[in-house]
Amino acid sequence: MPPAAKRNPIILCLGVSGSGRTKFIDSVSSKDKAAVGFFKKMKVTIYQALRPDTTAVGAVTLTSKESPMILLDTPGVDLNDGVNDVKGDVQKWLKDNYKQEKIEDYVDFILYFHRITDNRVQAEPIPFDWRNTLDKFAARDPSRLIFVTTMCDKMRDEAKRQKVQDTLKTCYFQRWIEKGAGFEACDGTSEAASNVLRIISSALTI
Ligand SMILES: Nc1nc2c(ncn2[C@@H]2O[C@H](COP(=O)(O)OP(=O)(O)OP(=O)(O)O)[C@@H](O)[C@H]2O)c(=O)[nH]1
Ligand SMILES: [Mg+2]
Repeated sequence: MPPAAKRNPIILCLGVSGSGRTKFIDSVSSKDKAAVGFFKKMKVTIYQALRPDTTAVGAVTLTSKESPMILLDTPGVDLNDGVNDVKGDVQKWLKDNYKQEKIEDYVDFILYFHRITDNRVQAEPIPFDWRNTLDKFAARDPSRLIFVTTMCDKMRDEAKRQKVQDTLKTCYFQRWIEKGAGFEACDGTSEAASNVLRIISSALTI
């Protein structure tokens, strides 16, 4: 991975369609929903506009002296259907902007979004080619892969929420969690999203 100081760190947001990637980015970057804490002071630059029902890579840069970062929105990892090639889209974005296309080598953090309300998870909730990318990415530094459960506000029963989170950690995302990948909960608020970005920011400034 090239030194992040030479360019803004890139945070790649992945997950199946509707898992909350765009809302997460929007909640810390849109003017009408001011983010909290030091993210409030950040200058927001939209590279490629974010769109609901995301079908193209979108990019937002949060700029401040301490914690610049680019949040990369993507189409759902489940969208590969012969017409859409999500990984190819991300690689093309990296190539167009940085002349690099190896996701696992060039991206600084990966946030993998999952709705906590998705209880009937398939045996392998992450498509094979992306699992491969996550494996290679985590092999370098597992703490730079963070699973983000969204819609936690929709599961108010704390015991149930805990149970689902435990299942996600010990079954579906286990191979990365046991190596040291992160696990965070979000509820659609800018506070929760900012907390995740704060973890990233402090890891990047160490
Ligand atoms: N209540 C609640 N709603 C959420 C949360 N996260 C996302 N949503 C809503 O869920 C829907 C899907 O969220 P998006 O952010 O568009 O999901 P996405 O992963 O970008 O989905 P696509 O781009 O369509 O693949 C939207 O209506 C969001 O407002 C959350 O944590 N809580
Ligand atoms: Mg989206």
